[in-house]
Amino acid sequence: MTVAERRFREVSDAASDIQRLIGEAREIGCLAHKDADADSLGSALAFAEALREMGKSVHTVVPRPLPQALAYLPGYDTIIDEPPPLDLLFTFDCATVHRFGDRAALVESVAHVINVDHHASNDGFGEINVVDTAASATGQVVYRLLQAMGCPISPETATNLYAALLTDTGGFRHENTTEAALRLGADLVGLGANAGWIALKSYKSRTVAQLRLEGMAVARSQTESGGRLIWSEITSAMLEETGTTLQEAEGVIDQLQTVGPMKVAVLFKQAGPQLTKISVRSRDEIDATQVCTPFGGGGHRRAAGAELREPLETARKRVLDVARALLGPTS
Ligand SMILES: [Mn+2]
Repeated sequence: MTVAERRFREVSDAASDIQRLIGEAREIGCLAHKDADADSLGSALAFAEALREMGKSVHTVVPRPLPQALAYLPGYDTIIDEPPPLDLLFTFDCATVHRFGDRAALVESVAHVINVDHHASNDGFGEINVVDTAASATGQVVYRLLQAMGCPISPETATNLYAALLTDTGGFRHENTTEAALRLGADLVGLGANAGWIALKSYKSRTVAQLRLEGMAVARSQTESGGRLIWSEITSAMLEETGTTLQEAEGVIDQLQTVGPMKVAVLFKQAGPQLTKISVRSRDEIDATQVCTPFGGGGHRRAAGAELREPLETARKRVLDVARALLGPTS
């Protein structure tokens, strides 16, 4: 058991302390992580709505830029840029303070921070850390927390939590698609989440420009060791040619990992002349976080990421060397 895990608390154990802090708080914030995905933002919006139902003044905040692709999530229009001074803040799906992006100062200004997450790499930065590393999504932890607090789940909250669960399990296809995840999916549909509509919004609502960008990235993919290592890149030139932003490149990495022999897939994203973001996926014995932690990144065993303050070419060489070392010699 790591130091961080000892600091993690069960939902059932932490719920009453959390309820006490909520009761004492005047202004409460719900924060998603930077480059927010549906798990982080859906969890934040779901919890914020439940707190509002309790009569609390709640503010949902997201590091800039806003994830436009998630505008379908109920409550997205309640996200605000400048919250009033907060006395209690909940963070969702954030493993470390590095995930707060341009909201780091906001987090530091709040007296009580409650860290709700499911990353094994969570460093326990909160006053209370409700981190369940066995949960398939942070949304699953939020659901249990709302239940423990006796909060009713509205169709809107169910929709946010279903979107969190659906996308963090890769549409119920990743290895974290547990019995509990599938049962929760059914429960949320029972509470009013529309599974087909959320799948449509999550996986079938891209622009043609995004499809073309993905095609370009797939076309320039390269493999090594018989496809065990596959990588590609999104350059500024590709974004310009297709008229897309880096935000819209989400999903490209998931195409790379559809190759049969793949053990490690890496997507390099040119975020600036001196800034390269990487997304990593893995299979079998390979741990994706091991590709990212040497560069200050992290995530899950099967999906991780990092940001390197280096040009694309330099980042590519360094990251691929780490990936090759993990794969070992080709047998
Ligand atoms: Mn998550």
